[in-house]
Order: sequence, then C-alpha cells, then structure tokens
Amino acid sequence: MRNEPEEDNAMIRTARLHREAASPAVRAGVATAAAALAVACMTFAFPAPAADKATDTGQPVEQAMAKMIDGKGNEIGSASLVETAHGVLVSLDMENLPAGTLAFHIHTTGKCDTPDFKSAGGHFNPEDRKHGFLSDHGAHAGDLPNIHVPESSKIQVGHLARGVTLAEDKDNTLFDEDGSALVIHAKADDYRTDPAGDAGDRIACGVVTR
Ligand SMILES: [Cu+2]
Repeated sequence: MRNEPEEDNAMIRTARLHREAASPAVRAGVATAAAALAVACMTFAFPAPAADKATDTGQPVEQAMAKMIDGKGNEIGSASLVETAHGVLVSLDMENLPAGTLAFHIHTTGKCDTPDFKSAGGHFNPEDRKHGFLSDHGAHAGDLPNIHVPESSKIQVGHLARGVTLAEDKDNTLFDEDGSALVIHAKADDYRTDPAGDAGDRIACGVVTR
C-alpha cells in the first residue's frame, strides 16, 4: 500500500484536529475528513464494486466473472474481475470454505472438472517463471496472495493480479485459447515451493467467463 505514510499522516492530523476542535465548523470538517479516510481504508478491506462500467474519463471497463464451485459441483461463491491500468482486480466473495489460510491462484486452463479440478492445469504462467513471490525466479502471473478465511467460512477479498489482462489481443490475457480458472486450495501457499506453493488439494474452482 503505497499510500500508507500519507494515511498515517492523515490519521495523526485527524486525531490532532479532534483534540483542537473548538467550533462546530471545525468539528464538521473533522467528521468529513474521518469519513473520507474510512472510505479510503474500506477500498482496501473490501472488493471494489464491479458495477462501474466506465473509468473516470468515460472509457469502458473490461470485466469478467467466475462462478466458484466446490468438489461436489455446488456453487459456493463468485468472483468479479475488472481490468485496470495496473492489472486485473479480482474480487472474491465466498462461503462454505474451511477456516484458515488458503492459497488462491489463477490457473492456466478454463476447465473446472470435479472433484479434484486437475483439469485447470498449473498456474497461469505466460512468462515461464517459477512459482512464488519469495522465489528468485518467481512469480507466476497467476500467483496471488493467500486468503484468510474466518470461522464464519465466509470471505470477501480483493486482489490485484498485476501480470494479467482481460484484453484478448495481449500475450498475458486470461482469455487465451483454453481460457483460465480461479482456484482455491486446501492449504496456504508458502510463496516459494515450485510449482504450486505446497498448497495441497484444489477445493474450489471457477472458470473465468465474460
Ligand atoms: Cu493453485
């Protein structure tokens, strides 16, 4: 989060203003600043709404989605994908997952055959790199940070997949000939073991579609 120092400063400023607040006008300003800060923080804590169909300059936004199923074929969530200038924003909304830290990747084939989802192939890796953010030769374009599922079994989380695109004319497009899939594993990704982070079985899968 590049903005952290600025946010910290804003929080300190807000705290100071709270102490110094004397007039109702200053208090209103503080409330507005606090609300703006809360919104800024929420952007990181929750998935961005996928409903916006245009950028702030009116350009249409490329979008995709994935219906997530478990090993029995039951739908247990969904993901929305939004093209940005910095990669694809993947917003995941899941239930009925085991609590714990679980690996979450983009796999190279858009095929989710139950029960083991091996049909999804390895990680999406158009640049032929090794697996893992902590590998000297990593990472796969499809590598994503782990998700942390609470006891409720439900999770909403947004990740920015920097190395991929939804634009079909690019080498790193998720809409290549055989498509691609989002996969959640039974264990955490250790971010270094090739080829899949020692993440165990595949427990949920969703084909990326328009
Ligand atoms: Cu995986």
